[in-house]
Amino acid sequence: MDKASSIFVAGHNGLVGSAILRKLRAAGYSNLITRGRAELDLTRQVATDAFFAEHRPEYVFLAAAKVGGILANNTYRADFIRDNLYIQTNVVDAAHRNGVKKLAFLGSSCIYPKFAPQPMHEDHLLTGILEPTNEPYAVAKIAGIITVDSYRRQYGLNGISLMPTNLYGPGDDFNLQTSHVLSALLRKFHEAKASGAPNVTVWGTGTPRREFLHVDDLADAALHLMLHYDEPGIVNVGVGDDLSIAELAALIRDVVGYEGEIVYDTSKPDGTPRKLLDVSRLHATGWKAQIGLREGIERTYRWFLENPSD
Ligand code: GFB
Repeated sequence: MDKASSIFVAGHNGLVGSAILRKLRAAGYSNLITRGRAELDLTRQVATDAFFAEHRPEYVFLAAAKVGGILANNTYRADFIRDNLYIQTNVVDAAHRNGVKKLAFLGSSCIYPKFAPQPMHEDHLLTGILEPTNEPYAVAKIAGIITVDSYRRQYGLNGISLMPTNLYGPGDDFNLQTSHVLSALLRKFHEAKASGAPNVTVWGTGTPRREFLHVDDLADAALHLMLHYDEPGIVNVGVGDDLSIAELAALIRDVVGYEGEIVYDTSKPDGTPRKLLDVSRLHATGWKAQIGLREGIERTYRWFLENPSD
C-alpha cells in the first residue's frame, strides 16, 4: 500500500472508521474513498457490488458494523446478527470479485468464549460457549473471521482479521441506551456533577473486568497490520492490561471531578466476567499501544465537552 493507493474505509462515520480515516490522512494517504450509509447501504449486496465494480478500491478497512454496548446487543439481537452478516459477507465477496489487494476485517474480543482462560489467546477461538448478552453479535463476527479465511484459502483473497478489545475515544456513542460502559460513565458523571446529583448509578456489580484501548491506538495498529501483517486467522489488538468496572468508575469520577457516591444497579447484567487479550502475537509484529488509560479518558472527556451530542 503506498500513499496514492485507493483505500476504502467502510464505516468511516463510526468510532473505528473515523479514527482510521484520521490516521490515514495524517500519514499522507491521499486516495481515500468513503460513503455514508445514505449513499451506500452495505447490507445490500447489489449496491455493494456495484460500488466496488465502479471504484475498484485496492485496499479495504472493513470497519462498518452494527455495534453497541451490553444493553443494545442484548435488546436488538436480530439486528446485530443480520446487519453484521450482511455487511461483512457483501464487502468480502465484492472485494474478492473486484480485485482488492488486501482487506482488514475488524472484529471484537467478544468472539471468545465467556469463560476463556485469561488472557485470551487467539487459539481460544471456538473452544467454549459464548456470553449470552452478545451471542448474536459474536456469532456474526466469528462468521466474518471464517469468511475472510475461507476466501483466502479458496480464492487467495489477502484478508486479515483484527480483534480489538473494548474501544473508546473521540466519536464514541454517548447515548446511554446504546453506548459502551466508558462513554456511558463519562456522561453520567459529567451530568451528575453539572446537576449536583448525590449519586451515579453504575450497572451490574462492578466486578467484571475489562480492557480498554483508545481508538487512535487501534487505528495506528490497523494501519501497521495492513502494512506488515499477512497471516490467516486472527490477531488480538489490545493493551494487555485490565481493570474492574468499579475501578473504571472511580477513575472516571476522578477525571470528571465528581464528588458524589457510586451506586450499583445489580438488576442490570454484568456480561462476561473478564475479557483480557493476550497481545503477544501483536507485540511480535513490533506494535504496542501508546495511550495510557487515564490520558485517553481525559482526551475523550475533552472531546465530549467540545462535541455535545443531544
Ligand atoms: O461496555 P459494555 O456495555 O459491554 O459493558 P461489554 C461493560 C460492563 O460495564 C458490563 C457495565 O458489566 C456493564 O454492566 N456497566 C456499568 C455499564 N455501567 C454501565 C453503563 O452505564 N453502560 C454500559 N453500557 N455498561 C460489549 C458487547 O460487551 O462489548 C459487544 O456487548 C462488544 O458485543 C463490546 O463486544 C466491545 O464489554 O459487556
